[in-house]
Amino acid sequence: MTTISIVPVSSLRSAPARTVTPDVPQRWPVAEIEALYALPFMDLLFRAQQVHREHFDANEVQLSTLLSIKTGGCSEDCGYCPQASTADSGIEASKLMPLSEVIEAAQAAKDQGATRFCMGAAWRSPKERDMERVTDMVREVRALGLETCMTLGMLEAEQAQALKDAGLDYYNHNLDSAPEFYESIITTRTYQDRLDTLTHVRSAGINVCCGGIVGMGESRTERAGLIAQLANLHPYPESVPINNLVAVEGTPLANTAPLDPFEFVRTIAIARITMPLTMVRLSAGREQMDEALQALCFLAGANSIFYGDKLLTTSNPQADRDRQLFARLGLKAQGERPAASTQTC
Ligand code: SAM
Ligand code: DTB
Ligand code: SF4
Repeated sequence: MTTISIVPVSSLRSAPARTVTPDVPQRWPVAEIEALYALPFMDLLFRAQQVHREHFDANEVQLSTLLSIKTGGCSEDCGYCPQASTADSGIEASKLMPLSEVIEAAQAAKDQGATRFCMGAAWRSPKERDMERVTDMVREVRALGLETCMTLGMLEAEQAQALKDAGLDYYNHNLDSAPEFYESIITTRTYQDRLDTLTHVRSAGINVCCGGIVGMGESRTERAGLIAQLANLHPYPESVPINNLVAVEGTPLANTAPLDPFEFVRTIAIARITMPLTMVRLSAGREQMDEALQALCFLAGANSIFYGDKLLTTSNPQADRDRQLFARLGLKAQGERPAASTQTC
């Protein structure tokens, strides 16, 4: 089986990103990504649009709906997460949702126009007794004609294979930040643990959905370090969610100063440039953004959003508001006919 290992920042110019592919040259040294961050904003966005238009319809955005199938009470200590049992966020732990409720939510998401359905569980990793239930969810949601994604924590090789056999299209497991910053945010699992799960997902033949969070107090070099880790995976992930920290009361990161919004847009643009074929997902934090900022994110190459009024536990823009935004921008949802722009002057 292939394995992936962490690439120290200092060795990015000379060492391969992964131990399995020593013959694959490093695509993106951190210094080159930092150079992208340092570009004038307009030049960076122009480059990102050029790359985006080479591979995608720049007026099309995929709608993905999230469902928390098991909420709260998580044994991990991720500093950003309201679902960690160490957080004092007031979120009550729930049991795994019954299949019928998952199907109902997926059907409702489809009726609202979503083409992708992502199911998330607040677990360190799924227990053996959960596997039959989550694989049933994959089968049933897929049978509705939706693209499926799950995020259940760390996976063993056999668990990844079981999800693949059930028809899972994508598995989401984020690297979250650069290795050197990661350790100040999470102590209960290592960066290498995360890479090992990605290896199992990749080896099972499931598309990899892997991204991170910005705005946690990391430096620009550390943001560049996260993008380098992602872009130097071989192959790079098919899907890259970029989350802007939602600073939730009761979590250790509750009082983190917000990131400069343009820095967030830059991060989207750089994800697009360094991973031209990936779905770049404008993920958590959209509720806190105004429409103009979201439009800049689409211009920078984001081509997927979470759609529906809730992410896992925090709020997301109302579907109606998103429909209005798409109409104002002349954006079409993937799988729908183009919407005419409502701009009149
Ligand atoms: N428990 C599983 C795990 O951690 O792999 C799956 C669910 S977890 C909530 C999925 C991702 O959501 C995390 O890796 C993190 O990137 C993102 N996330 C969680 N809380 C967030 C927050 N407050 N702001 C932004 N992103 C967040
Ligand atoms: C990802 O990177 N972002 C989504 C999805 N993968 C599962 C989750 C965002 C969660 C935001 C905090 C919450 O709502 O609990
Ligand atoms: Fe648990 Fe996932 Fe939240 Fe970490 S991010 S505390 S693993 S639910």
